Amino acid sequence: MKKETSIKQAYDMAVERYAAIGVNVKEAIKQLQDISLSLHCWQTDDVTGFENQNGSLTGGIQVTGNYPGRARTIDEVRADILKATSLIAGKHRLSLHEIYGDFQGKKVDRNEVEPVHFKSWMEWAKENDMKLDFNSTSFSHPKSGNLTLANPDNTIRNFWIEHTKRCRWISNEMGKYQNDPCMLNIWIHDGSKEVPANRLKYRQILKKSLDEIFETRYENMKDCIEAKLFGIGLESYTVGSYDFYLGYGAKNNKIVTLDTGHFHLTESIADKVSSLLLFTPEIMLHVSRPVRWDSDHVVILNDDLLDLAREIVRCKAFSRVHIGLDYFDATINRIGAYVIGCRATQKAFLLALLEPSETLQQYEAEGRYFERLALQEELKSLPWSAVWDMFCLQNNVPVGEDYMSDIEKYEKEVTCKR
Ligand code: RNT
Ligand code: ZN
Repeated sequence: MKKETSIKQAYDMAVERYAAIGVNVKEAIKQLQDISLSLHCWQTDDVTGFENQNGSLTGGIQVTGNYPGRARTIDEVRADILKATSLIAGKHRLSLHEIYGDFQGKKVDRNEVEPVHFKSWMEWAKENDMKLDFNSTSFSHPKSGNLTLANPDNTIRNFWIEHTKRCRWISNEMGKYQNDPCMLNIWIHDGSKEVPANRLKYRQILKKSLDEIFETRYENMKDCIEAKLFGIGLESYTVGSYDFYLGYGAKNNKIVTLDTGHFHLTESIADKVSSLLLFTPEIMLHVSRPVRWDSDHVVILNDDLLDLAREIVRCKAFSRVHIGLDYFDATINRIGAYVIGCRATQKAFLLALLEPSETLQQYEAEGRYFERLALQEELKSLPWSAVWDMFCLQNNVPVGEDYMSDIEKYEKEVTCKR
């Protein structure tokens, strides 16, 4: 039997099976089609960027591995992203860090960066029907140290304030150009290896810096603030902790970024969604995979991701949740890493969309807890993969494991020659 025919047959049977529990598969596919992920450009080149190709990655984050084929230039980054998106169904966004500016070989310090350095990115994105998101970059710089926006030394603090203000400006220009708000994520690593004698002091400084940064109102960008638990070499104290940013976000109407690697391992990130939706305007996600710590492993379809997707679907919160990815793996083919993570994220949302949530909620309202548990359990073995295959087929991207050979071919023909 032709592969296409068997995919269609399996799909038809799945449609019927899901209909029996009141799930409209076509509707689920339609909704999945509309979900845009925001791909993190930094998986292409191990968070190097174009400011300093030989500099080391600082800020308490680390990429392990030296798999051949890292993108070294703006053209290589772009080519790799297009290769990855050609293997992922749907329309997606691209999240850039400030260090990925098109600096044309000139030294542009972080406090000098301007929208013009992202003009070619904006044009490229438009040509490729992609929207951009943006990130300020406060790591991997001589003025980074352990404190940036929370630094008591005003020369350093003001340098980073200027950088972040400029990033908001760039972000706003991107949003204007693409006629769709650009999400600006602010993550700083500020913290210390040992317990500080004064925790409050640095948080007060960070609060003051953020107040100053956010003074200008923009129409075409949205501010997101990303919390963290700890970093490498910054194990005992993080100025921008979750409590700090949750408080700041709730009070100042800012979006809190939930990086799924930035919490204690037994903490449920899914459980945070409904609370944030009540007290902050929207949610930005950095979908990642911690293994023992914030290790930024390639995202896979695991229970944590499924819980998160289900929670977003149950809250009907697609219009308020932005799904960015954030991981960096240099031990395997980097484009392959992208594709695995993006497809896993889409699978999680598909599974969530195939849930008969109204029935489950009805059972709950009626106190029928056996039925609620039984149905949730049965859902695990329903033929969702037939729906996934159909989704890929309809989108003209490889079905199942077929994308592996595409990645291998690109490796042989392109990345291996770098
Ligand atoms: C670090 C944060 C942050 C970075 C990127 C590169 O722990 O998750 O989002 O990964 O900005
Ligand atoms: Zn992150």
